[in-house]
Amino acid sequence: MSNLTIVLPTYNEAENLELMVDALRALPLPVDLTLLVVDDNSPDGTGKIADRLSEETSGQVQVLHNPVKGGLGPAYLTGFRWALDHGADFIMQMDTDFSHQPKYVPQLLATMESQGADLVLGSRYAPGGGVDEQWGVHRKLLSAFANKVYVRTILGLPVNDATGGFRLWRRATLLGLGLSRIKSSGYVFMVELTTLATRLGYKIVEVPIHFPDRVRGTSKMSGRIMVEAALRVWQIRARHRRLTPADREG
Ligand SMILES: Nc1nc2c(ncn2[C@@H]2O[C@H](COP(=O)(O)OP(=O)(O)O)[C@@H](O)[C@H]2O)c(=O)[nH]1
Ligand SMILES: [Mg+2]
Repeated sequence: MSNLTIVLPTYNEAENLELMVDALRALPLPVDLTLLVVDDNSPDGTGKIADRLSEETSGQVQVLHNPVKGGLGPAYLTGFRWALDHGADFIMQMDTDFSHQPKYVPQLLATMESQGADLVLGSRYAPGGGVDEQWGVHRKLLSAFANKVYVRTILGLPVNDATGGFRLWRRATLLGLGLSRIKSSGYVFMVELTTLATRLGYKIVEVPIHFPDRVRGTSKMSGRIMVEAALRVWQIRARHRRLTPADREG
């Protein structure tokens, strides 16, 4: 049976992690499931909870402990490398705060198979998707503009949601991408991944998702982070402008 490894980055998700693990393990899936927690030494003890879950599930939950907070990008890269080293056929990335809802996992997997996709994006801005109803008009407009217009136009990406972090990768896609080409560490990391996948000619398919705000714990997103991400989009454009499908690794 093929293996799906879901990478769950955590920083202070003590209230969410066990609920997430339970929800994911309860899903009907046609694959072997591994849950890989990448914790950056969360002060709230998330790492200890992860270790307990690993024991209780006889290792279906695996845990990587980073000694210091290194950001979302490096956490995912560490997780991706571990998954590739351990033979995962499919690698999913997903937040641990329930904004990315477990119920969509089977659908992302089924879409990858039925459409022969190399990358499937859980997309807030594809027709049928959406964000939390509580978001004000300004926040909605800003986020839609950032994704559907700003990032998409500057980088020439054929997708509606280039910044989302709910994604399913085929093993061959991550190998071909060449993870050492990725330089971003902040939230723009997602954009850099999407850009590489596009330039290298991989088939990207979007599945509409509804994105509710987290109920438990706090977001690490801030205005400063958003402005930095907007500027870094230009850096990514310069960095990967010349890549073509001939540049796939391996
Ligand atoms: N390992 C690790 N995880 C992080 C870090 N920053 C955020 N996360 C996790 O990444 C996911 C998304 O973060 P969140 O703060 O909810 O961002 P938002 O969804 O954009 O508001 C959550 O599972 C966080 O716990 C980090 O520096 N290291
Ligand atoms: Mg969140």
